[in-house]
Formats: sequence, structure tokens, C-alpha cells
Amino acid sequence: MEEENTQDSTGSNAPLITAIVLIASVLLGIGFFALRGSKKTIEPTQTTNTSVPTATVAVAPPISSTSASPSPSNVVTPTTKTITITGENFSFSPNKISAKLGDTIKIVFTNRGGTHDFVIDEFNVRTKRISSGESDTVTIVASKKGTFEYYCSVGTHRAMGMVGKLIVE
Ligand SMILES: [Cu+2]
Repeated sequence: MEEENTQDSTGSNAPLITAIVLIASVLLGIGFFALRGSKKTIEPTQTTNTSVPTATVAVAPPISSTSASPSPSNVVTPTTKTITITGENFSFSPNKISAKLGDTIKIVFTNRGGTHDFVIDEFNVRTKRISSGESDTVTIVASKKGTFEYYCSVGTHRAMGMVGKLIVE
């Protein structure tokens, strides 16, 4: 009893029990409060962190609406065209072809003399090496603007002038 200085020294048991219950509940309350409070006060960065995902979520809808809006405005209809190119020793005919950005070009490469192929490095296009009288077809999607060289990769044919130009505009 002497050690419980904070209690009223009335001597009866009832106030003591009441005091213990009170202290217990107060301690519980304090503990609960401390737990909740510590989350808020010790880690103020959490408040900042939680606001960041909220911002990300808020940013997300504009992205989808931005990506959705170009689609209707994309009225450009890509076309598919077929171009026949003839190869011989040592040239292509025609040696210049053109396309619009986004076009799909079907190249029918026909060989009328020697062994040749048709290659455009920038579009990863390459026909088989074909002999005289044969033909092979490749498809180019003109996904970038510029002037690209097509050539024959057999021997030194490219250096001998077996080249042409694909112009995408
Ligand atoms: Cu060739």
C-alpha cells in the first residue's frame, strides 16, 4: 500500500479496484493512442507517401484520355501497294520507289539474269537469293520517314551499282 502513492490512501478495497480498472483503461487508452499517434507522428513521410499514389491514380485517367484522343483524329488511312522490281546484272529497275509514311509495300522481286536478292537493312527486309526467271515477295511497312537504300547482297553487286532508293515521306 505504501508503494501506491498515487492512490488515495482510503484503505477500502472498492476504491482500489476502481483505481486499478481506471488505470488499466487509461493505460489501454494511452497505448491505443500511442500506437495510432506513433504512426502519424513518427513517420510523417507516410503521409507524403500515401499522397503520391493518390497523385499517380489521379494522373492515370489523363493518360488514357490522351491516348484515346489521337485514335479518332488518326484519319490517315494507310494503303497497301504492290511494286514489281526487276533485278539483273547489275541493277534494279526501277531504282527509285516512293511511299507514304505508314504504307505497306509489297515488293515482288523478279530476277531476269544472274543470281540476286533484294535487301533493305532499315526495315529488316530480305528476299531469298533467286536465279534468273525466279521471283520472291517481301512486305515493307514504311514505319519511318527517310531515304533508304535497297541493294543486292550477292557478292560485290552492291558496289557494282546494284542499288536503289526507297523514299518514305
Ligand atoms: Cu545481285
